[in-house]
Amino acid sequence: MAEAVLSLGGNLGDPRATLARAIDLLCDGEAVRLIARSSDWRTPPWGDPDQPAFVNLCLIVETTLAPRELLARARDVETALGRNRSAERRWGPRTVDIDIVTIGDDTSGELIVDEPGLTLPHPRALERAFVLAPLAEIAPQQRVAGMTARDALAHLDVAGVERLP
Ligand code: A4P
Ligand code: MG
Repeated sequence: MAEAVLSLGGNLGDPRATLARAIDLLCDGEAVRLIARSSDWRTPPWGDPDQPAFVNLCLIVETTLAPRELLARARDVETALGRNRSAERRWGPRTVDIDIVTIGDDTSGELIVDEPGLTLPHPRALERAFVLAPLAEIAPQQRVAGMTARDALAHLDVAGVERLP
């Protein structure tokens, strides 16, 4: 059994409703069990400023799936919710994006993966307040690439990053 940190975000349609649906589809209570869910956060667009604000959240899940199976399941959920990758630009608008931030277990710590199509921990997580603010809300001591979420967030610009009621 491994514990995974997932980052979800979207900025097209009704992102809060889409993200809630994504959590339901992802976490079946068996292969993927929800341990913690952050609030929804409103975040300024990162990487490509020419688009609407995002809604982001983080999940901690317990899973029996291998990392690639978890990624495939995340891709299936994105597709089920209408994401069409071929119509997108990098870092541009999307209905829902699900990234695996890190996977770990008690004995061996964070899993390191560097393969085509899967890098863990997520290589850009430490640059992204939209990942770390929701994560620090639910698990400030959670390690991502060796840093705690709280410490990593302290290095970032959090202007405009707001927890939604
Ligand atoms: N991939 C490799 N490692 C991973 C991983 N750990 N988790 C591969 C998820 N996917 C991983 O994914 C493209 C491919 O990355 C996947 O098929 C998978 O095989 P992607 O999500 O389309 O893009 P990306 O290359 O993962 O890019 P990146 O840097 O994650 O950026 P995104 O996800 O495209 O960024 N601003 C705010 N405020 N909030 C956001 O949520 N999102 C984006 C989209 C841009 N700006 C944003 C936000
Ligand atoms: Mg991504």
